[in-house]
Amino acid sequence: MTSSQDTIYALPSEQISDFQFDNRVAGVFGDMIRRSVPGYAQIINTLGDFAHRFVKPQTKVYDLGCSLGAATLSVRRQIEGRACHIVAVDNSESMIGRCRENLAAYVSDTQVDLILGDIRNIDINNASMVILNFTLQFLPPADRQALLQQIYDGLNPGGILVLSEKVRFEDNTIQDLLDAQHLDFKRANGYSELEISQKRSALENVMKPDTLPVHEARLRNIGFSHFSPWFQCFNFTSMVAIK
Ligand code: GEK
Repeated sequence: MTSSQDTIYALPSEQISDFQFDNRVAGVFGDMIRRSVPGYAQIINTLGDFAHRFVKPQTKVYDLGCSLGAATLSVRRQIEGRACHIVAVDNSESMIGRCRENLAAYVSDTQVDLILGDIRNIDINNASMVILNFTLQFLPPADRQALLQQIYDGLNPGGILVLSEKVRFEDNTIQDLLDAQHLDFKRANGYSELEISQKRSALENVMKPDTLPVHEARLRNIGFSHFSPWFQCFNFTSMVAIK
């Protein structure tokens, strides 16, 4: 997947508007997420490995907030010949358009239903795997429980939810430490102080991270039998929950 370099916040701007997954962001998204999210490539690869283990023949995989289709592509490579469907959903038209091109670039016998729509309105059924790879954090906090309940209800017994998120910490010392490490990661990937602070302002109203204990309690209350973070780098984590 090719992507232009992300320079969206490189120049000073008088007013920073709320972050949106518009055409400008979709055009540089591959570069943006690799340089901003520590462990992104490993998480994408591991989603494929989880799919290999968990996805049963003639079931469905849901990739909710699929962006350019990186998770769908990783999963699709691992489940060939199982007569499965992947349902990939995003509410950004620019993302879906580019995602369609990315998927078409590879031959596969697994059907992908690409849906332009809100993940809160998707019927989930016969699922052996559901992926929320850095998407739940963009839903209003009040809507998160209902979506996770829909996911639980639509998963088959033994099915897996992989939930990757930026998290925050109640302990201020840990919060400051891991946040500082993340900023260093972005600097090391070539983002300037201006880019970092302007992006931070743009995300302030749009992305509201939960703590790990909040994620765990919510998933257990819904009824997931097994839960664990399987990856963490600084304030980014990926969790598994099994029905
Ligand atoms: C990846 N999973 O590369 N309905 C549908 N889509 C939504 C909604 C919603 N309510 N809210 C946000 N999105 C991807 C990366 S990015 C993460 C996911 C990030 C979509 C939004 O349009 C965007 O494409 C995606 O969720 C979040 O593995 O930018 O940090």
